[in-house]
Amino acid sequence: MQRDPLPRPAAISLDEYRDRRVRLMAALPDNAAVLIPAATLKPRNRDGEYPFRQDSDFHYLSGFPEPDALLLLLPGRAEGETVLFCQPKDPLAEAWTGIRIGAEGAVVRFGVDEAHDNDVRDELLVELLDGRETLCFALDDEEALMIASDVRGALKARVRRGAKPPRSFTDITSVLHEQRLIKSEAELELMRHAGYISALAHRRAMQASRPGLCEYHLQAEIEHEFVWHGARSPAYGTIVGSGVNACVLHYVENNDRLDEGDLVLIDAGGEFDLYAGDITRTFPVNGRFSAAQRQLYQIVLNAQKRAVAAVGPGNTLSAIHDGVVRDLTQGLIELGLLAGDVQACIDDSSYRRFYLHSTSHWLGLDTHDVGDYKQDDVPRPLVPGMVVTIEPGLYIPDADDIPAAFRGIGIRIEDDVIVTVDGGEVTTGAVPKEMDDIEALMAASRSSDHGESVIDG
Ligand SMILES: [Mn+2]
Repeated sequence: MQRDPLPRPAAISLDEYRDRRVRLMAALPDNAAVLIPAATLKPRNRDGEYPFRQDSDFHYLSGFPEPDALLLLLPGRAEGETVLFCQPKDPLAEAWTGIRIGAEGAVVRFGVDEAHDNDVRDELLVELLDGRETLCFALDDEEALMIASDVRGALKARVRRGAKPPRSFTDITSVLHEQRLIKSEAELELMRHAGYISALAHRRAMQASRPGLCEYHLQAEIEHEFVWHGARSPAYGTIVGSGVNACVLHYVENNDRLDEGDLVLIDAGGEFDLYAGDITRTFPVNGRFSAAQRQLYQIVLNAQKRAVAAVGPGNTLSAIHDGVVRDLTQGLIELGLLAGDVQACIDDSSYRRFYLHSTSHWLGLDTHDVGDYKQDDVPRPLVPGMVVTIEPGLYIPDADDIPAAFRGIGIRIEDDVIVTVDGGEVTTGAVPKEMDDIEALMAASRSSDHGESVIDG
């Protein structure tokens, strides 16, 4: 199959990275400094390491892609407010692990005001932070805490020589994460692309599905498509759960056989330029929904579509979730899976036997992205530039008191939605969710391949 790469959206500009730092500095207390460490490589086994993934906060403020760097923001410093420490150029090390950007490259290519090798970091930090009253960093970041404590200790030891150690450490995350919660137009373009690539991957998995394959065959289809489109990693562990495995919310084994007559639930999203896609689709292994599957699926789909339509400025994720719970509970009563009145089933939590997770989360550089869900203990209103998921589901236990046709069915439908000025924009609509559309896509792939799936092609 020959095809051309998709056009790439623009990368985040240096100006935008600079603006982000300026905005963060404007929100700091007087005479403060910010320390944000990069991620470091984590050992996987013996001398192997996990694929490197940059720290989201560090990336957001610098775009610098290497491990073991440190970003320092020094508001008001005449010689430059942004200082970066990074791995030194080292021809021997670079021959093994790749070219390093180096301090000079960091200034030229990433627009920081000043950059230095890590070798001189500790000594220079003491000079640069002398007299800063407040050091701001993520208080639960052990490395940042260690760096800040070491600097404070070194400055305390020099008090008699006139040094002024910091008086307090302040958590940067609330301010920084509030900033990350509202996406810029350039970020939204990357997220639309991540959503589109993720949708293509789900289409591919639908087209490849057939009884007798294993769950990991569909995982392979999904992740092939991510990487082919430049989403070099899944944004989170790909979930392919067929049959009753779909009822395990974070199922990761992906090694069961896809059986005739079962549904398969795939929750998978690609990460493009560090921005996450996050899609769930549930479809029949053999391409045709059974009557009982249709009944349950329609309940989840109706709830999901109403929730997507409810996304918009002023509404809250909490209110959207309440609507989903109401719709799902109503449907469960109509099918005889719950008895009694809707409000009573909500009040006594009996619906939670079938739906126990929440409907939405923020989406961005992290799959469960940062930002508070409540302000002053009250669910916060959505505003343009937020990105949310909408992902209701029903998970019917394989239990004796459940009608046999419904036992062990798990269904979740998840789309990503940008909050716009007058509603929501779905970024993941390129993969069908209507049952007839799913069946048509799966049937088309079968006829065009003369009965063979993509896997055999
Ligand atoms: Mn999700």
